[in-house]
Amino acid sequence: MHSLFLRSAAVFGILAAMATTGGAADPPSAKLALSFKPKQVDVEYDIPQESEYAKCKVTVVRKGKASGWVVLGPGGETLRRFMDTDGDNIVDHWGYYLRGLEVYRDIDSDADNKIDQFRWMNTAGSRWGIDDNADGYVDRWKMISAQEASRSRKSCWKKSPTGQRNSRRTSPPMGLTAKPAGCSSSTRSPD
Ligand SMILES: [Ca+2]
Ligand SMILES: [Ca+2]
Repeated sequence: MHSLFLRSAAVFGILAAMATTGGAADPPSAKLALSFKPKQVDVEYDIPQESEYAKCKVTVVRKGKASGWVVLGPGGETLRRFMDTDGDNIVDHWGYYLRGLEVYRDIDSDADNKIDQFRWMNTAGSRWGIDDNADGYVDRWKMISAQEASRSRKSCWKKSPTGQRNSRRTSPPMGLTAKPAGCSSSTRSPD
């Protein structure tokens, strides 16, 4: 997890630096852009094969003070959308797509270079988690549908460690298993 974190931090630095020095006019390579991953593990999104990277395109988008990059897949479908929404030349929204629809977004809402919001949308449901201390875990929900809240209670929803794709199958490190009040079991049934 540590090396993963360092790696993504390094990539983030590259993207931030590119944004600072070259602006959105110099998009990253598709390979670099596609190396970004959602901060939460339970996200289903389109991931092209490495052999398809050459057919993916990264294009510059601008809308008002917002600017950024859209990664298009081999068929022209949107795969990622990374945006600087507040015009400080640093990416603060990272959108991940499934079949052309944005299904998940990491957000740095206060421009401190730390992701503090996680949002599931469209076919991925309707959840918007807030991470108050930017440790990679949802601390509270800004929005969650009644259905998902009910499911979360039933499954004794656990916070998801940052950057660990298979964390559900492994024992989380100490201190990473905080549970919502009312959960009595320490284990979670598989999905
Ligand atoms: Ca920004
Ligand atoms: Ca932040």
